[in-house]
Amino acid sequence: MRDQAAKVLDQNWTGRSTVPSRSLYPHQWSWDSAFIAIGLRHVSISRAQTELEWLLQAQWPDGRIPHIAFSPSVPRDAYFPGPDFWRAQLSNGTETSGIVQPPIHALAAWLTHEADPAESARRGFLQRVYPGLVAWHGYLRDRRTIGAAGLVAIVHPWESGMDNSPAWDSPLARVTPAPAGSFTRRDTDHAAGADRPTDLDYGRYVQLAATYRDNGYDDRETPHAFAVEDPCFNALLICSEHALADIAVVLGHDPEPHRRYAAELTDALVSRLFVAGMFRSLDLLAGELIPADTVAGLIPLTIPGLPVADALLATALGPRFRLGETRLVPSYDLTADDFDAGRYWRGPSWFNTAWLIHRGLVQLGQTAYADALRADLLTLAEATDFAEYVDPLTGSAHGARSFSWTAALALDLAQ
Ligand code: 9YW
Repeated sequence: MRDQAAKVLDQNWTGRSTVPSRSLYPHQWSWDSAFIAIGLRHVSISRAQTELEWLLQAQWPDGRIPHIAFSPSVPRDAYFPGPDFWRAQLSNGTETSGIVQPPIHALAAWLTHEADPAESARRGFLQRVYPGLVAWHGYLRDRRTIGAAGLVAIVHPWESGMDNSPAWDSPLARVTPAPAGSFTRRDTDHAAGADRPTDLDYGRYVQLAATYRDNGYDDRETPHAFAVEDPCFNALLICSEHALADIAVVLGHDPEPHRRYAAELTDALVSRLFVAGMFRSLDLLAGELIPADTVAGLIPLTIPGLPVADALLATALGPRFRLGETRLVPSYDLTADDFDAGRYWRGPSWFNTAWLIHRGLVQLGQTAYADALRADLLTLAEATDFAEYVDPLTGSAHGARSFSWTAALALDLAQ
């Protein structure tokens, strides 16, 4: 399995970074690259670190790391929305999207360093990436702290990394969709339509992105019609602030500001988003928690020292997610009427969320649950030819095959 996983990563390597999937996603995606680096560190530390540094060369002057860095060697219309839609070009010529994805990069940078600290130090990696990672979190803190309590907000469903999560249904319902004929989807060229978001939702995604673009991607100017505090996004920011503290120690900088920010965010996350044993998303425009239980609400299990970890684990083990009884961890509440075992983020299990929850279980000392989840992930990765996602009830493969983060995270857990 390790050889096969490494082969997938080789096939998807473009020389400086790794595409998530040759067929479906032919550019560099932000959080994909972080997960990919976590696996690549076992193949080649220099490749793992190059992956992250290549992403950082797509970083904007305001500190944001865009969710896609477009590859100039791919036809401009291979993916929609492509560079002609986003119209965002950096002074170094790189074309990017204008929205972001969950900030797991500092954690990934730290994990690549830990794989071989001497070699990483020889390469001067942490010195080079620390300022960019600090600027990235600075962008989120300064421009995306939209609500009152200090949590950061996403302004487009795609920023969650869980594009069509049922949690976005109610905030999205307020958005007028872009007219159907005004754009051409490309995602359904290579993937089963029944697995993908609906056309109506797609029109809303396009409209939100176009409004942001037409306001120069300025968070103060844009009348954001979607602003949500998401537990997964904030949990990964917290984990990454802890990682920045560790990096600061190695570099001889003061780790305290990072530890303080991580602690403040953790307090806010628990007091604001935690109800009845579960984290939910807060719709800032409606001023209310969104009553959909998704895997995003379990990701805070990865936060070191989370005060409500026991209650959250009980929810993961309960009827909504049945950890240990289903394959990996379903992306949506198994008991919900609209649970859909095949449609993207509305039910299927994903390897990256399982990896994050596995990490949390290990930190909590829940060895039996962690080992079972690890074994399931390794078995499924191999049996599905590294599928993008799987049916949580049967384990059958969906979406792309030879999917990079599936291969990378299997490789990581196979060590
Ligand atoms: C899309 C690349 C990306 C992931 C996201 C996932 C999907 C892109 O693929 O979004 O076209 O829908 O939802 O998390 O980064 O793998």
